[in-house]
Amino acid sequence: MPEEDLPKAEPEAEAAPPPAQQELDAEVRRESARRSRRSFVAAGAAAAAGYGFYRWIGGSEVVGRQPLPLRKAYDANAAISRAIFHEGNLAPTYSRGKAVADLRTNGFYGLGSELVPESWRLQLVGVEDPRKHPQYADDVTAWNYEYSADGSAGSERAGGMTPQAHRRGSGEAGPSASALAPGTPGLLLTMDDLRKLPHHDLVTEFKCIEGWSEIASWGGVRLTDLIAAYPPARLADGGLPRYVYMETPDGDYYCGYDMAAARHPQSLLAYEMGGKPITRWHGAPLRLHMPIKYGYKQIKRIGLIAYTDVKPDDYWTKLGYDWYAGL
Ligand SMILES: Nc1nc2c(c(=O)[nH]1)N[C@H]1C(S)=C(S)[C@@H](COP(=O)(O)O)O[C@H]1N2
Ligand SMILES: [Mo]
Repeated sequence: MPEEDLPKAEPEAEAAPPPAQQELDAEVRRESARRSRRSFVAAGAAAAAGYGFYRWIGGSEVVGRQPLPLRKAYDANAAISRAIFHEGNLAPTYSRGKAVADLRTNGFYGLGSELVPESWRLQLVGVEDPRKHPQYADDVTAWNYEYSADGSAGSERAGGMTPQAHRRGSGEAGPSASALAPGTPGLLLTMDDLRKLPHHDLVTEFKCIEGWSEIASWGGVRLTDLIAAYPPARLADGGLPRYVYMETPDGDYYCGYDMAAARHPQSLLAYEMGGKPITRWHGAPLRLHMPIKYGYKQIKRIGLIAYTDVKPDDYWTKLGYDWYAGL
């Protein structure tokens, strides 16, 4: 599908989604309204805390003429409003000719050993009524990803360790607190399953927080279409889980997202770059491209996608970076 097929204005301008999808959309809107009401209540409570609150600020360390607690609240509020503003909007798109031939590569956690392509599966967890799908497995964590002996150029930049010597979560941030417990049921999807979803092309600017950005051309399926095809299980109160969590097969890199960001129409599970299959260092066979956020949220070589109502662990958030990573 040409990039023109992706909505350019309002996501609502799309052809009417199927009823199940409409219901999901309405649910997401209700949930976000509920949450903004909740943040008003929180702001009111903070204002009402009054004297004690100001004394606490007065007695604290000063950062750039702003007391530290104020500065932190300011940063957090700015990040949240940026995220909410941009998540309702679309990132600019470009013509194919504007894209670089090959995007820079950066960040190699979780890509340390060469993955045998045929051994790749997408573990999908938190799905409603998983047993009705032919891809059901009663323990997705038992899936065996195979790695080949790695003599490839550049493998040392990812640690170059042998799969045998590998411990899950061996990156700087350590193991994920959201890793699945053994015995977790779910689905094991193949690339063919993913290719059955509608294909989209997207030419957008990729921004790394380290200070570089390049226009790249991506092809793949929208995360929102995957979520619609394999909808999340309802919570006890009938609502939908608020988050999506993703991990590399070896558990070394992991990211968490709000459901609204995951369902943004430009959040793409990419298997192509520049019209060709995505390469190892860009995250073969499947990586996330999310142009409303910085590169560190765009996880390469996805092994697991889980719907969850518990705020997921996130590699760079753990190391002090912003959860929203909004632009
Ligand atoms: N698995 C994995 N995904 C990752 C990273 C990583 O270290 N490991 N780094 C992130 C960061 S910080 C950036 S900027 C982008 C870079 O993507 P690229 O190499 O395709 O340009 O990947 C993101 N996804
Ligand atoms: Mo980055």
